[in-house]
Amino acid sequence: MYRKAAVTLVVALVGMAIAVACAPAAPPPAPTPTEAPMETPTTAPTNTPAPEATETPMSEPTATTAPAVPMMTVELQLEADGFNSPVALATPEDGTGRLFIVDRLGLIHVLTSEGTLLEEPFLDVRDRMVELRERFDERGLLGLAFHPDFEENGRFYVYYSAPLREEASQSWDHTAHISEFAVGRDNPNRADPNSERVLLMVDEPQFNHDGGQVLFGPDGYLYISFGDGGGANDTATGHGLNGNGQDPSTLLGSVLRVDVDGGDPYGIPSDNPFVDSDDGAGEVFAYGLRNPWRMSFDAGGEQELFVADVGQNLWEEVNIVTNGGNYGWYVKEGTHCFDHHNPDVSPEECSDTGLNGEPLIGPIIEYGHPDVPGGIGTTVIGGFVYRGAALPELQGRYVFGDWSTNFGMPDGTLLVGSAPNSEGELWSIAELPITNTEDGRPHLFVLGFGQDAEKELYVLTTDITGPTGTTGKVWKIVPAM
Ligand SMILES: [Ca+2]
Repeated sequence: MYRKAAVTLVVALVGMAIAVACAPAAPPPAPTPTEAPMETPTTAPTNTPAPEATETPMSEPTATTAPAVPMMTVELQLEADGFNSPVALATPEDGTGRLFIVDRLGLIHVLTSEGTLLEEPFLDVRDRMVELRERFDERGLLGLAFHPDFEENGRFYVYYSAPLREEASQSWDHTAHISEFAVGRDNPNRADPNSERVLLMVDEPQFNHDGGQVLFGPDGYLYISFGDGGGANDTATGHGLNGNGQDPSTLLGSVLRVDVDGGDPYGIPSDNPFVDSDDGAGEVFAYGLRNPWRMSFDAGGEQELFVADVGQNLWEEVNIVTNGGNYGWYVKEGTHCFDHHNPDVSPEECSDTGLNGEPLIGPIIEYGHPDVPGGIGTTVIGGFVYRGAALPELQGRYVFGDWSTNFGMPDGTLLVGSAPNSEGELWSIAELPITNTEDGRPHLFVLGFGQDAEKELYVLTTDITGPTGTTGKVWKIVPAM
C-alpha cells in the first residue's frame, strides 16, 4: 500500500525537491556551532512517507530536462554510532564483509559482517597527526583504500594531516601524508602500527581544502585527491600567481594517480598526462579542482571517476574526471565564471581554456548555495553511483549529498543525480527523502558516503560542526518499510 502511494507521489516528490531547492535562503553561517541537533532521527520509520508532498503543480523546471527521478523514499538504518567524525567507509575485497570506518580523529574502526563494532581500533594514527580544531576542521585522517590484492598482501593506504615538516615553508599549516600500512600478522582486525611507509608528503599552506580521498581505480593505480591548499578563492600564501587549481605543476588542486606496486616509493603510470612534460607534475592525473573532498569510481557502467568538488561562495559541482582534464577552478565555479577578487558575483565572461590552451571541462552536476535562487546547500559531499540490489529505483543513479545548508546547524541533504537523455546537458538532481523524519530530511551534517561489497550504500553523519563529541553515525540506505 505504501509503495503504491509512493508511486503516485512521484510527481509530488519532484515538486518537493524543487520546493526545497526554492526554500528561503538559510541564515548565514553562524559563528558558533551548536551542540544540539535540531532533531535526532530514529531508526524507526514514521507512518507518513512524505508529508511535504502535495498536489501542488511543479514550479519552474531546472535547467535540464529532467528524466525520471527515483520513485521512492528510503530509510536510514543505523549501523554503528559513537564516532567523532566518520568521513569515509571502505571495505576490502577479501570476502569478510567487514566495513572499515575512518574517523577524522585518527582512528579506523572495524564493523564486522555480523554488525559488531570491534572495541579495539584497526589503526590509530592520532599521535602522528596535527591537533584538530574543535570548532571546525578539515584536516585529520581523511581516507582509506585497500590494495586490490589486500587479501594476499595485507596492504592499505591512508591520507592523514601530519604536523608541518621541517623542509616546508614555516608559514604554512601542515603536511599531508599518504602512507602505506600492513595488517598485523596475528590479528586481521589490527594493523601493524610499525609498518608505516610514507609514500608522499604534500605541504599545505592553510588548514582547509585538503581533499583527502584515496582509492584504487579499475586500472589498479592509487588515486589521491588534493584541494587547492585552502584559505579562500585560491589566493594568498602558497597559492601562486594563477592559483593552484590551474597550475598542474603543483600537486594541490588535483587528482593524483600513482603506481604503488612499481617504483620506490611509487611509480608514475606511463600514461599520466605530464609523465614526459615540463608543464605539470608526473603524479597529476587531472586538475582545476578546489576541494575534491570525496570521489568514487562507478562500480558498473563505464567505471567512471566521479569527483565532487566543493565550491566557493555560490556553486557546488560534481565532475566525471578523465586523464589530463582541467576542471576549471579558479577560472570557473561550476558552470559559472569566477572572479577571485569578487567571489560573490559570477562574471559574465571568462576564459574557456587553461594556461596551456587546454579546454576547461564543465561539471555534470551543479547546484547553488542557499542564497542562490533554487540553491540546495553549502558543501557537496561526493557519493556513489548505485550498483546494489536493494534499491532498484536508484540503479545507475549517483547518490550523493550536501553537508549542510548552514555552518552551525545540522541540515544536510541527500541527493540523487540522474544522467541526462542527451549528451552535453547537466544531470538532473532531486532530493532523496527519508522516512526517519517527518519532513524527509536528515537534520544531520553529511560527511561522506560508503559502499559495501554488495554495493549497497551508507551515509556518514554527525550532529555537530566540529570534530568533537561522539555524535558520529554510520547509516545504511535501505528500502523504506
Ligand atoms: Ca570545476
